[in-house]
Amino acid sequence: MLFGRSKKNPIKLADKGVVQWKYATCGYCSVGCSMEVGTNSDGLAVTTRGVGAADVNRGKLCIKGLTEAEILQAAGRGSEPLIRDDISESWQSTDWNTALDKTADEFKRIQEKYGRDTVAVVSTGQIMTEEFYTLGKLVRGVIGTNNYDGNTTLCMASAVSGYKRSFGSDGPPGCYGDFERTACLMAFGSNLPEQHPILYWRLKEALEKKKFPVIVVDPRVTMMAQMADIHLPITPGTDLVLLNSLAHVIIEEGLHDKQYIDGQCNGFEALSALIADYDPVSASKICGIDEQIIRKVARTYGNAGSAMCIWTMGINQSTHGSDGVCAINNLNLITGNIGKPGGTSLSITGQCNAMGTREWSSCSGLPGYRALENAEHREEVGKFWNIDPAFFPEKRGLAQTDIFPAIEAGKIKALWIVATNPITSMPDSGRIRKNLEKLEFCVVQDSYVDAESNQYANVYFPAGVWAEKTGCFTNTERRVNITRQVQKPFANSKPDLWIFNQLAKRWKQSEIMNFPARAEEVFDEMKQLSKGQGRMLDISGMSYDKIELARGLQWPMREGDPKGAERLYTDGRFQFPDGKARLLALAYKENNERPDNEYPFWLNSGRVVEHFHTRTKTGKVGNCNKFSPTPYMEMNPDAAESLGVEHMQYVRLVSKRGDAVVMVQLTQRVPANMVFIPFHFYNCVNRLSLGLLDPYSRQPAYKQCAVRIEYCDQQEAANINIARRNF
Ligand SMILES: Nc1nc2c(c(=O)[nH]1)N[C@H]1C(S)=C(S)[C@@H](COP(=O)(O)OP(=O)(O)OC[C@H]3O[C@@H](n4cnc5c(=O)[nH]c(N)nc54)[C@H](O)[C@@H]3O)O[C@H]1N2
Ligand SMILES: Nc1nc2c(c(=O)[nH]1)N[C@H]1C(S)=C(S)[C@@H](COP(=O)(O)OP(=O)(O)OC[C@H]3O[C@@H](n4cnc5c(=O)[nH]c(N)nc54)[C@H](O)[C@@H]3O)O[C@H]1N2
Ligand code: SF4
Ligand SMILES: [Mo]
Repeated sequence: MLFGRSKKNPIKLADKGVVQWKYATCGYCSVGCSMEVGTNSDGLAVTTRGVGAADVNRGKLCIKGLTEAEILQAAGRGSEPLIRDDISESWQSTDWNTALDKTADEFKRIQEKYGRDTVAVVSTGQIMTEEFYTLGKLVRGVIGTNNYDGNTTLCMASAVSGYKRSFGSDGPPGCYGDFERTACLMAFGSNLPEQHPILYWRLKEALEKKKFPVIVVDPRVTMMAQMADIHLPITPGTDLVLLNSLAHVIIEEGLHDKQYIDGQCNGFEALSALIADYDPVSASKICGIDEQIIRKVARTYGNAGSAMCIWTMGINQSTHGSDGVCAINNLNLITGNIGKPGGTSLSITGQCNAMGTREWSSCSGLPGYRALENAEHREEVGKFWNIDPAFFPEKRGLAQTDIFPAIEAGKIKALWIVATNPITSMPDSGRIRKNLEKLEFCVVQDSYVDAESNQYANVYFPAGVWAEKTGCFTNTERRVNITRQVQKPFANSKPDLWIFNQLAKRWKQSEIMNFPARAEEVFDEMKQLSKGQGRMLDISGMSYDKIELARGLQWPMREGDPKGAERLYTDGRFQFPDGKARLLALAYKENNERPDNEYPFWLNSGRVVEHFHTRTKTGKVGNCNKFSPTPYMEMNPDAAESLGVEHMQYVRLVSKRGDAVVMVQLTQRVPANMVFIPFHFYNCVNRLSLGLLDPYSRQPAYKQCAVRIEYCDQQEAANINIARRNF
């Protein structure tokens, strides 16, 4: 008799007819997995596989990486440039010259009529670094508008701002290898198993080699929380209070590293004075974590020897996002846990090239972590690009979240949207729609013509995507990795680099500048600009071939260095003029919208493993989409029972901004006073969200607002859903 597996048919992998494998880096999340893309005899990408020798993923890929070849030929790709005078009209296909001329003419007309800064540019974390650098050169050096930012303001701005305030510079100081060296890991609002699956696997592997405590701070019982030794289900938006209290206990009990504080930090007295108010009893009343647990966690962290924090959107997307990051840095500075193996403040980044845009796009400054506010930097870059440094503004313009209200106020008349989909991803989308309707001219540059923001465009540029182009992404641990062009861009779409270069040609100014056509030439230019005494962001020791051979190289890697640096600040010198880090005294202010009688539930939002952002890609990949094709919300069964709501029923959620229809999924993952909605769906959670802004980073507090739940007609709800899918 046959038992178990032997009775089943063996798993057969379909032969996809691969004739060649080419090297690439995954284009979804910031883990930065190395992969190979297989092409068939027609030269089309048909499959992907992980690269065994790559340190990041060691042969593994998650569901998104494994199915990534399908996004290239997916439905909804843009095949031709499109044009229309008014957004009420239907699209006309056009050729590239007409679309580019129209865009340049409109930008020039609007700038002449209303002023240089009335044209705004909003970009992304998903194009290649060479493309970012070129876009920056075009916007800062040629078009000359200061209202230029990216979707990283929705994502990483608080981490950037916090790193700058604590250490004097952006740049995550740690690396994935720290998982194997740490003696305690604390994760804030970061759900690795779903959002960074291969990094989660690295963590699990490290835990198998050497057990260490894992502490997870998240109001939901996420998959990450389920594997933790201690889960702290924090009251939304109060991480700063918990962090101040942890520092309170550590100092009170003498667990801090006095020598490190004396030698490497400023501000200890002010910090000590402030956190005196954050004893665990007082703190527990605000953050909802029991006094004894706060003490236990503080002792575990303080006694670990080497301990590390990771965090993602649970911290960054808050009205205290930047302060929360600084408080994490405080904790690690007072325990001497920066720049040493297993001791770090590691912001887990989001998009595949969220780091590349921070480093090279000139969004909030000038390339290579240079600042517009610094006259020397303006001089240096002006000379390098062959433009008058006086052409640069002397301080940064509006952040993405301020650009949209500025349209409403009439200060911005034209918008260029590059690889981001604000109508679905920005908070309070009803308001965003009104903003976009006020534009005189809008151009959308996206690989998918069905990206919803295209509804508001007068010109559409169809762009190549991921492995249709060559270039680099930088991952969470500062590792620069390369994607080689695997196949030609879809139909008549063009690489973003080509589009930027062609547009640049429409301004006379570009004639005396250099806009190289090949990505590798652009990379060489960036290398030149990265060189310099004491520059942290130095990539001059890298080349495309070296990057591919090493399966990614970390910066800083100076000319002549055999490899990149695993960690920053190993010598205890920070990027402030006196070389010391800053301990910051950060008082908590309660300033969020909170549940009340009329809107009794916290609305939390985030992600699921099978979808990426606004689903322009994963929504079309069968193996991703089938897991959650319908907008849904997690709701606690006790809360549902008291309202008479059932599993799989549709309900209408209402906030002070708007309403949204979703299907109910009953789960103990959320507490009784909270609902959670994955933000991937069009016309859904961001119709409700408020998105108050962090004062330093201008990042929206997507994860905290209040809603109520109403009954809705089930048939009507089903129809809304169908309409949503057929957009
Ligand atoms: N599958 C998949 N992976 C992705 C992405 C994707 O769309 N899909 N996107 C990528 C991008 S751009 C990003 S930025 C990352 C995001 O990665 P994560 O930040 O890990 O993902 P989120 O689900 O947005 O939020 C994480 C958690 O924050 C918690 N949270 C909410 N409020 C608070 C709070 O006040 N305090 C704390 N401590 N936690 C809170 C939520 O409950 C949620 O579980 O994922 C990246 N990876
Ligand atoms: N409620 C709520 N809202 C959120 C969040 C949340 O947690 N909750 N998270 C926020 C965060 S962290 C982020 S990062 C944002 C993401 O928000 P968005 O940036 O708006 O989301 P995407 O769907 O990734 O949009 C990227 C667009 O670029 C296109 N694209 C992809 N690759 C290329 C390319 O190579 N070239 C060109 N030209 N186009 C390309 C895609 O088709 C897509 O339309 O959402 C934010 N919104
Ligand atoms: S973990 Fe991130 S980088 Fe790795 S395969 Fe999955 S989506 Fe791609
Ligand atoms: Mo993000």
